[in-house]
Amino acid sequence: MYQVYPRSFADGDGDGTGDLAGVRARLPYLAGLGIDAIWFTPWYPSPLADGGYDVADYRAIDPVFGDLASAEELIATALGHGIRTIIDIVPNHVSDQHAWFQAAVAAGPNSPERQRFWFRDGRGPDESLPPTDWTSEFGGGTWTRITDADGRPEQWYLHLFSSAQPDLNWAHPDVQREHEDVLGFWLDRGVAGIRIDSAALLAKDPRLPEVTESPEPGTHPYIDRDELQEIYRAWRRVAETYGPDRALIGEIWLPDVERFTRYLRPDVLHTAFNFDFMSAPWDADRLRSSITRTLSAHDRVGAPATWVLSNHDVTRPVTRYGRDKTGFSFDTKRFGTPTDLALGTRRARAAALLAMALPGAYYLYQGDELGLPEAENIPVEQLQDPMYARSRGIDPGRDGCRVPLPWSGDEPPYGFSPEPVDTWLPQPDQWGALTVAAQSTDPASMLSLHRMALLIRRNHPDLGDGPMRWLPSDPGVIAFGRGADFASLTNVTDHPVDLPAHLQVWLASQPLEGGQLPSDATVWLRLRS
Ligand code: TEU
Repeated sequence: MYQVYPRSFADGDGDGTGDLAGVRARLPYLAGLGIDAIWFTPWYPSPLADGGYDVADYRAIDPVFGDLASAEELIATALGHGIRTIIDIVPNHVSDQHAWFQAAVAAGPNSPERQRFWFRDGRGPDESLPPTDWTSEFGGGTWTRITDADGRPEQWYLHLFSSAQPDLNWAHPDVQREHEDVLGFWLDRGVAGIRIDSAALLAKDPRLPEVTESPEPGTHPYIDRDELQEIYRAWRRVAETYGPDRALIGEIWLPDVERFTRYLRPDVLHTAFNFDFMSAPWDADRLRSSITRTLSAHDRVGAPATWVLSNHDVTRPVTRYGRDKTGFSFDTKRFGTPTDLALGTRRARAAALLAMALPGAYYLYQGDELGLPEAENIPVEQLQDPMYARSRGIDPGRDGCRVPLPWSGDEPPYGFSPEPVDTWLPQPDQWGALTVAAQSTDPASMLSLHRMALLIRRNHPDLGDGPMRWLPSDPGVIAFGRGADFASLTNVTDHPVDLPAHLQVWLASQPLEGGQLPSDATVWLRLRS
């Protein structure tokens, strides 16, 4: 599954921002890469307070990308290339420019329009304190106070993310009906799947209690509440009226794998992003235990596992894996963190082959097949992500992984736009060797590695879904078999390890050295029985 961030994939009309015409023109590239589906991050009209996750209209396409007709055409053309389309639905919140929120603000306290959101009076003298002390996902508080038509302070509304993203009240029947209708709208247009944004946050405890230290599972005021299961059962019923080929994919960040897999029971969601593996440091025991935990939990509910190394919210793997020799945290971003990109690239290559050999679906974020590093020198005045503003200049935010892709040539815009324009985020000056064109002719490139791996994965009957078994190995080597003849070995030690003699190599992330697997490398082997 290939994640397209439409603003940064390819620009068809030359305005420096990616669009659907750009994607359409690059479908042969994606088909040649060997993917099965594209997941588009939000393409709806949006004031872009949070990169499109602030949706003003769920049934239209932002004019910067195209229009509804061009989206329908893209879905159909992609299918002609054997590529299915997954769209992103953002049900937790809407944009403050969405018609419902505008109507709610205008209608005043106690109006039916306000019941669709979380409007509350403030606490304390003059109601000048927010209803709770919850902390927003982007830092700061979760409540913003509106003013009435005369400019006097009025009620507060809840937003778990930025103040431009008011949270919907999922206990309200209009909210449920509207989203089921939006699902149908896109399923009618031939999409094969829906990625559900912030899927574990929709339901709230109406008493709005404060968040306590380590709440019992299911008792947090807004994370992973039991009411969600019924909401998604209703979504599942909608999806199933379209047959067995439409998938609901939850974006669910929960540290507890057992709680996570409750969403994957046969009548709830089909699948969800597994962030446990992405969060594991580069350590054989930690990676192995994440794999075991993930697979056994998924087996218990009969859902396919997913493997994710990155997305538009986290530091690019090449940079992340090059940052800390013992481990890393994907969410600790700081300007000027020392990075060993050569080491990070080796590990990112090894991690990609490891993940692609595991049972289940592999999610590839655009540009990771090129081994793009995080773009770390974006001038601060050009940073767009609200995370940057909220961090008071400490954290560069998520723009560094959202920079327009380099396609060809030696200088910006590297073929991203048809003419030499400034792209919406600036591209680094050193990306000439990372373009699709440059990597296509180099058999040792990251792109060639991905093409080969996806080709093997597509053609080998024992890859993708199906069982795996651990193979005996050095503790620093992650070794497992698939079917009768396939094995994957990842060397997570700092020294080369011996490989069994007389094996046939399918693919290796680094050249093998005299029958040895180098440090930070993965090899796919054909076992002889
Ligand atoms: O992300 C949900 C989410 O939980 C993120 O805040 C995540 O914790 C953070 O980005 C990690 O760095 C989704 C989208 O993927 C993200 O882009 C949006 O900003 C967010 O929802 C709000 O819609």
